[in-house]
Amino acid sequence: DFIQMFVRRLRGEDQEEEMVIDYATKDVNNMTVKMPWQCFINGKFEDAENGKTANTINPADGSVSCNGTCLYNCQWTLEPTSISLVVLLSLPTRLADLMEEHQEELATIESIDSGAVYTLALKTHVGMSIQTFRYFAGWCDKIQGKTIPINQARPNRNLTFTKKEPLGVCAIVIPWNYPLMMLAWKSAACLAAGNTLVLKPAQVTPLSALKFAELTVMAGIPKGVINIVPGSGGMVGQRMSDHPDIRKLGFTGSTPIGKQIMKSCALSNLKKVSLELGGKSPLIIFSDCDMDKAVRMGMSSVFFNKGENCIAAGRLFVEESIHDEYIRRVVSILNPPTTAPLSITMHSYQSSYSRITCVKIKSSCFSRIHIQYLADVIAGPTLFTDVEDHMFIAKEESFGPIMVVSRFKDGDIDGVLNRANDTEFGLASGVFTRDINKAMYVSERLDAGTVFVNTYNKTDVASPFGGFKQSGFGKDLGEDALNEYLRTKAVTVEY
Ligand code: TAP
Repeated sequence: DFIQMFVRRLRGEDQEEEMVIDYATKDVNNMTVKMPWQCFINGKFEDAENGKTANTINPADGSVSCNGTCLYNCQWTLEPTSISLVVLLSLPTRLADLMEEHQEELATIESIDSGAVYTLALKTHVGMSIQTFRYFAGWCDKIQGKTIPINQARPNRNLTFTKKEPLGVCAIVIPWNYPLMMLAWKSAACLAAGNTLVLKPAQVTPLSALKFAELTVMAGIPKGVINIVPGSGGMVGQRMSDHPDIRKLGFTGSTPIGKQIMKSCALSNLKKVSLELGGKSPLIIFSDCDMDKAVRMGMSSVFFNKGENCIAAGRLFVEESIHDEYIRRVVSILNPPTTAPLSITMHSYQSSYSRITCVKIKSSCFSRIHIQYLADVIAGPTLFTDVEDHMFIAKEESFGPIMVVSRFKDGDIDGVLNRANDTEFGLASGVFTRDINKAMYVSERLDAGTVFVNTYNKTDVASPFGGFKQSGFGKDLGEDALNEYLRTKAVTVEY
C-alpha cells in the first residue's frame, strides 16, 4: 500500500519510477531557473489532453516568462484516494524544508510570473508559504474529536464521540496576486486534514504552482495527492465547480466569480464551499493616534504589493483636526517620489486604469484631487482626498495603488463607524488611536472578519483570515482553516 511505498521511498528503496520533467529554463536574477510547464496530474507532468499551451508574460516588462505552459482542458478523472497525513507526519515538514532550500528559485519564478519585486516575493510570497506548511504540519496529529455525554437509554448506557474526517477530493481555485501564498494557505490546511487536492492557479500565473508540484514529488508526497491543472477559469475552474467527485471547493478571487462558483457547486453535488472574496476595507485614523505610525502604516495599508492586496485599506477616514496634516505628510512622501515608482503589473494596470476612467466619468464633484497626469496615475501611487460617500471610488475595490481619503467630524465615533460599515464588503478593517477604550469600542463594531488596531497587514499563519458579508465566508489560516477541509462524524455507542 502507499504507506509502505512511501517508507520505501524514504529509505531510497523505491526505484520503480523516475520523474521525467521537461523543464523550460531561463537565465534570470543571476541563476538559471528550471520551470516545469506541463500539467501535474497523478504524480506526472504531462501535456494537456488537447495539446493546448499558452505563453506566460512577466507583467513588469511584458517579456515572456515561459514559452507555453499547458492549459488543461475540461476532462480528467479523479481518484478519491483520501490519505491521512497524520501517519505521514514528516511530509509537510519535508515539503517546507524543500521550499526553503529552493526559496531563491521559487521567488525568482514568482517574480517573473506575477511581477512581484524579488525581495517581496522572497520574504512574503515564498516566506509565508513556507511558514504556512510548517504551521499546518504541526496540526496533522492534533485533529481530534470530542466525547459527548448524551441521554442514557436506561438500563443501558450511551456515549457519543465525534471524529473529524477528511472530505476526499478537494478543488482549490486561486487568483494571480499572491500565486504561491494563496496555494499554500489553502493546500496546507487541505493536506493536513488528510484530503487529496486538485488546484487551478490563475491562468496568468501558473509557474510557481508547477515548481511547487515538482517539490511535492521530491518530498515523497504520494502520487495523486496533489494535482495542478493550469487553465482558464471558465473551463477548468467551472469544471471543478461542476465535478461530481469533488466534495469541496476552496476559492479566493472576486465576488462575482465567487457567487457563480457557489451556484455551480450547489447545483452539481452540493459540494462544500469556502469563499475569500473582494474587499473595500476601512481604516479609521483618530486624532489621538501615533501620527508617524499612522502615516507609515496608512500608506503601506494601501500600497503594499502595489495595492494588489485583498485586505488593502480601500478607504481611509481621518479625523478632521489632523486631516490636513495627515494629507500633507502623505503627499510629502508621495510627491516628489522618494522611492522608486511602483512597478504596477499588467493586471492591476488594467483594473485600476479602467476604474480611474470610471471615476472621471462618474464623479465630477471632487473638491481636491491629487492626480497629475494620467501617466502618473497608471505608473505610480495615487491619492484622492475629500472623497464623498456616494462616489464610485468610495464604494468599489481598486486593487491598485490608489489611496482614497475621507474626513470625519472630531469625536464622531458612531458616525464614522456607520460610514465605515456602509459597504457590502467585510474583509478587513483598521483603527489607529492611543485610547484603548476607543479601540475596543470600534473593533467590536467594525463589521469585518479582521480588525487591525494600531497596525495593518499583520497577517499570521496562526490567525484566521476571511471575510464577512459579500467578502465571503470560511477561513484560511489558523485552526479554523482545518474545519473548512474536514467533516464531523458522530458515533453513538450503547453498552
Ligand atoms: P477572479 O477573476 O475571480 O479569478 C480568480 C480565479 O477564479 C482565477 O483562477 C480565475 O481563472 C478563476 N475563475 C474565473 N472564472 C471562473 C469560473 N467560472 N469558475 C471557477 N473559477 C473561475 O479574481 P482576480 O481578478 O483574478 O483576483 C482579484 C480578486 O481576488 C479581487 O477581488 C481580490 O480582492 C480578490 N482576492 C481576495 C483575496 C481574499 S483572501 N479574500 C485574496 C486575493 C485576492 P482565470 O485563470 O481564468 O483568471
